[in-house]
Amino acid sequence: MKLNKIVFTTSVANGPLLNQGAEIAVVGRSNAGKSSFINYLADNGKLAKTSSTPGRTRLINYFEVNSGEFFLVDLPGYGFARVSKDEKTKWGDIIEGYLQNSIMLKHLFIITDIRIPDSPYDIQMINYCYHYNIPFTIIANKSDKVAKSKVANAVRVLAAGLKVAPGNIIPVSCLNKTGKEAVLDRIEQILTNDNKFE
Ligand SMILES: Nc1nc2c(ncn2[C@@H]2O[C@H](COP(=O)(O)OP(=O)(O)OP(=O)(O)O)[C@@H](O)[C@H]2O)c(=O)[nH]1
Ligand SMILES: [Mg+2]
Repeated sequence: MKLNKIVFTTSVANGPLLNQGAEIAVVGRSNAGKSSFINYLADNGKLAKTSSTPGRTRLINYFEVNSGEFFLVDLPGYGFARVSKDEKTKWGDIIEGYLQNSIMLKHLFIITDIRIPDSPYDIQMINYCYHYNIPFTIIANKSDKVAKSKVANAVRVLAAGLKVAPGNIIPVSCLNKTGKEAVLDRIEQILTNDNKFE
């Protein structure tokens, strides 16, 4: 799988969804690196807005890959403490509205921090996926924060904490640009096994 061209298409809050092709969406705790992950895949640091201040992405952002082969969807983060209750409800509504209504969603990449194996927010997201039969892969981001020799163990700890199979976790560092090949292989599987999930 090669991602030759990734371009921003449109942003949506709670209007009609894009529905122009297969979608792989990116969710995760605020600041986990969802937007950085899309930029890493695109080899373009400026495509999706990133920030050290959590809560940067406030809309559903669609990115078209390989002239319509599929769409990457960047969603707002969950679990950010320092926003008002109203904001939290609004973002939660945007995420859930997307997950409930996107008829094109094929797979979710749940971006986590490899160092945080027991986030109740991530566990809630995973339970949501099980409940609604949404296939997902955990992207254990920020693996640069763990010594190279400890990454495999950190993945096992994360798998135990989140109660998922270690094989369903891909360690990545958007900063050091590692892990992309495994992600591209997964994307290829997702797109070719399309009917399996329907
Ligand atoms: N060390 C390290 N930092 C990273 C990595 N990926 C992202 N970051 C940093 O984490 C912060 C958050 O990144 P974003 O990509 O904006 O995170 P997000 O999940 O899109 O955040 P929201 O849109 O606010 O929910 C930024 O300061 C990034 O530079 C990584 O692999 N390693
Ligand atoms: Mg973001």
